[in-house]
Amino acid sequence: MHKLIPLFYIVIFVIVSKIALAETIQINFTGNDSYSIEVAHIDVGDTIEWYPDDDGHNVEFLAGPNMKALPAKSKLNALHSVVFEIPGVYLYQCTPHGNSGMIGLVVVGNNFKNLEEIKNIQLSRATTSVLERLIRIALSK
Ligand SMILES: [Cu+2]
Repeated sequence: MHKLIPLFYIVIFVIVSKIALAETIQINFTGNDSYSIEVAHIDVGDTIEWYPDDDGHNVEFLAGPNMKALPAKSKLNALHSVVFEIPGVYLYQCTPHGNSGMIGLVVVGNNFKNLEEIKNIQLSRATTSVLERLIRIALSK
């Protein structure tokens, strides 16, 4: 039995350090209808907080590895916070400005397993070209 005690402490240490290392990334709505960070690379368990520094924007997820785990679209001009627990690529837009290219990508755990699904989302022509640029940035990290 006592041989398991060091293992127990290692497991606790790993869990505690994972929680302690979880980061919060801040993204702002900007005056030129964009997000201050267009492509965010984060680890599993990290949080993103979107700050309403400019009026008239929100966060609405269009695709992700598990849409059921994602919140409904946020209210305009509201602080929005999401913890990302599932690895993969997430695409979100600003509801009023999505068609003019106000979108963002989040890559969790450097995992691109659902990238093809992201590429196949139907978007306006302008937004599709923004998405292609963001995917190039995401893959070039
Ligand atoms: Cu907007």
